[in-house]
Amino acid sequence: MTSNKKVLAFIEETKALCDPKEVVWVDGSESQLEAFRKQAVEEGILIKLNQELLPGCYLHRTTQNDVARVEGRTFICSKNKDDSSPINNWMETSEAYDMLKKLFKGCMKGRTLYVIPYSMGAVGSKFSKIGIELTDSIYVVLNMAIMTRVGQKVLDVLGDGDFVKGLHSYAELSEEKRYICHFPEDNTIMSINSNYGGNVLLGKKCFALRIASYLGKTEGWMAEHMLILGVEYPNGETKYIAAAFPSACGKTNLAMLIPPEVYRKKGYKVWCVGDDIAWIRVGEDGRLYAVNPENGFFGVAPGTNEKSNPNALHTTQKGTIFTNVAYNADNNTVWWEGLDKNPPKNGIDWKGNPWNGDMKDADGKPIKGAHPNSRFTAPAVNCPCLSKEFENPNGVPLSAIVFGGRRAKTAPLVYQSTSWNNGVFVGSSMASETTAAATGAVGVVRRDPMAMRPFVGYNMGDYFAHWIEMGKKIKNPPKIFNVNWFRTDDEGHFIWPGFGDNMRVLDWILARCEDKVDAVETPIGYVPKAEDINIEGLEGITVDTIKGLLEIDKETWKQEADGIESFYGELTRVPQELKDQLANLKAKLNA
Ligand code: OXD
Ligand code: MN
Repeated sequence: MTSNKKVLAFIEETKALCDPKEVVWVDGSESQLEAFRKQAVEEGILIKLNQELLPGCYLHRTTQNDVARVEGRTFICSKNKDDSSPINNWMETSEAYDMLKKLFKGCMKGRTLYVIPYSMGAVGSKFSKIGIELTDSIYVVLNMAIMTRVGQKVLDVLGDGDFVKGLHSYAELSEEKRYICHFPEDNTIMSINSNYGGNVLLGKKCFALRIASYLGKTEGWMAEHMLILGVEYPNGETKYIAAAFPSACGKTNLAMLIPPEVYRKKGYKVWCVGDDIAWIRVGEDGRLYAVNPENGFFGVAPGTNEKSNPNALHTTQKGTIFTNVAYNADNNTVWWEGLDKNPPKNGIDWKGNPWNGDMKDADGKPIKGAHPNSRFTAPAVNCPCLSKEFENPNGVPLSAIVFGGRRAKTAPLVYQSTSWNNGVFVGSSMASETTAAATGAVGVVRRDPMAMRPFVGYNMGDYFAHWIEMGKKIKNPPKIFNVNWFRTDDEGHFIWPGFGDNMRVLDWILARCEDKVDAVETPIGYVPKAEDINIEGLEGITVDTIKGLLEIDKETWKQEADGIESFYGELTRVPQELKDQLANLKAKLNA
């Protein structure tokens, strides 16, 4: 498969450490993947679903203690503590290796060690990066084969080159011994005792964000937790937007948005380039260009339906692995909360227990069939609105960068920053409020700069400085905006309809990028004139509703500025430029 000495040495070291019974190379051929699927079904790891209704689709259930990313057990390992971030976990490099080596010792006895050569980004593109993941999990192999480009073609391109080393074992699936460790200084990831996607598909969060953010800092590009979409105008021109939102703020829905009828009738279309990760570089024309390094979608199933996201639903109808959703034994398909109003009569819940939609727990609360973080791993090519630029190795030029969070009151529907550095300030102070339903306490603000809080592979202050440095290299920078789909009325109901109607806000954003529409200057930036947000065909929303959605309450913003100041106080190395931006905001609010 390869004569790359570093790959061969990595495998030999791993054999010596983990003691697998055999080594199998993943060559990426359909025949080998099909044999893996068959084996996984025989071993009870996958359930083969109804091949007429869901061709190529399978169901997997994780153990109950292993259903989500574990931020508390995710570490950035470096020689110096301050080279990681005070708001992330840190371990000293050699201490971490020592601990991990003890945990990995003999952990693959009797098991197969799979070698997965994978490319993040189109195979052979000069902007793509290669990883080798060694794992004892056939579930990981099959998911990686959807989420990334895998196999011999990747080794052919790698030649004698360098790669990111990833070692994974599900070991004993022990919660106490679960560690997801990153060594950005060594291009290495080690993950043990989990088999949940975000912890073990090492190409995704571990490489494409944590390791890549560090590589980006050292090599002069950016790895961001952003969707990428294109808005096609009736004249056939397409403008691209990258957008960062914390979890549970509708990234996949925005990435696959279907414009409202008034726009569709005129010929507007939205194309999805990516729903989670963007690698961004400065192009020769001095603009920023973004690629999606992934090859599939690892999306949250609950809430995905014909109305909220028909494109995502369609994407999951073939070649998809479902994890922790409910099983419908009557027709051998799957179901999740929010799919439709017809839960299975004869079902099995994500824990493997008999289940139907009417079951209640001891407190009378409905028992869920699918875990709230149940997922689909679906090939990008299935997506009906996949951009034709998806494989373009040079990426797409960005007109706008959008940040957003869930804010019941503070942030207006949309505002534009006044400069690149002001936009970096807006991103650095991004936050989302928890909801009563989730935590019992409304309005608890969690700062999540650029939606990268759990994903920055080095010091957060240095990460902000990198954004500022990048700004100096971009002759024609994208404009930076902030959106908030989640303002509520006094009864706690969302005011803005969201979903496809977010197109109306994107329309204003892109018009601003081309100086086609005016705006009102406020202490926090430029907001639209209410009448410039197109509300044609929107029931129950008037220009006055939009005025309310765009209101900026100075007293609330003074508290916000204090919140940002105390957040900066938790960090180290916050650049002076951002402290100046904060002082400037305060001055404007007090003027
Ligand atoms: C996430 C994800 O947790 O994309 O952000 O899975
Ligand atoms: Mn994500």
